[in-house]
Amino acid sequence: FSSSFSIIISQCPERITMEASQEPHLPSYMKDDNVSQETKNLISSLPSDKDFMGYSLYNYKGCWYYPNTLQAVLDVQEHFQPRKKDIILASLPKGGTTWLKSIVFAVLHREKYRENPQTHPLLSQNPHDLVPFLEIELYAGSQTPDLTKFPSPMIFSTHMHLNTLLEATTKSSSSSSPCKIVYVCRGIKDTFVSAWHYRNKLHRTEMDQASFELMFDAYCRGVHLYGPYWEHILSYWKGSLEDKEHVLFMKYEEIIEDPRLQVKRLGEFLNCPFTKEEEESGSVEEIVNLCSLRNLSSLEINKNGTIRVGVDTNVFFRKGEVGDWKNHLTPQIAKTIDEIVESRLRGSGLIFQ
Ligand code: PAP
Repeated sequence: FSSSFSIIISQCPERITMEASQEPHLPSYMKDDNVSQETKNLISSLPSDKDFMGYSLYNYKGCWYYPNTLQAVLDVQEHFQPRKKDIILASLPKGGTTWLKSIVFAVLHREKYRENPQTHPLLSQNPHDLVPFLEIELYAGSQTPDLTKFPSPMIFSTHMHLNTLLEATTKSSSSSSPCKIVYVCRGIKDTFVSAWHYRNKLHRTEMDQASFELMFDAYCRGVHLYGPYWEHILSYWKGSLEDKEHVLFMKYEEIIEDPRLQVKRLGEFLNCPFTKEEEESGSVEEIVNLCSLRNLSSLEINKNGTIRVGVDTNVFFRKGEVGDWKNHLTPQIAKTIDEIVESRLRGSGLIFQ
């Protein structure tokens, strides 16, 4: 299966010559037009590859980035100064980011909107606009973003590896994180399928089977934005074992299985546990319902809106099912990727397929 892809690439030279700047619907983080000379010099010394559409990716400290994303990551590392009360949500793209953002926002700010739930910001704003990305929004094009407009405690998000994130957050302190970090991830096959649909929506086209296979091959090789998948989840898995107080490791599938339990777990971790009275009055269920895919995706803002970084809100909501990969991957292909992930996670204690 894998070896056939090099043939596809050689038969489709346009795939490897496409310029990010020529694609009108491409979000800025995938482009290469916001890079300093210093970063250009760095990039020229890095291992490079192409994503499945031919856009250049560069490997910096074990992780793949598009040029603009790498620039922003470097700026976060240099300039971001988290406060102790801040919270950082981390994930791979399509790992459960939108859901985690909505739940954490709802858990942390639950007291404020208890009396007037109809004024809850999640009803009128997309979770990505309430919990901004560090490198995709705040530090994309700015070294000193205005952080004062967001309510305290500030919730940030990132797709960076834990090691890269810690380089940013521990500049002036010890080696452990000064603030709480919550990580969410999802099985690679569903993550991949979700990413496939996302890319189709971003490019506003139905891509062909050859593109699907190229993208699948790239996931198997770990060559995708913020990949390899296994390095990413392992960095947070190890971090959560080493520093339980500051790093929480969550799985999308576990939230699907028992959302109430995971919402309460988040409350505990974030030092705002649900009281007995809150539990009895249905506060946990309210958050589960508010943040459900069915509720969020039915809101006008999430049907027809656009988030600040210019992406349509509806691309973040689709099926939200565990095992949707079965509609796209044959059992044999699924076995290929499962074996890769299993071999990479072996010995870590983390079992994830
Ligand atoms: P991002 O990393 O680009 O922000 P992310 O939110 O991680 O994307 O992934 C989107 C997936 O989460 C979609 O999965 P699917 O393609 O398999 O359907 C989307 O449907 C799902 N999702 C978004 N919001 C929710 C939610 N509130 N509850 C459950 N799943 C959700």
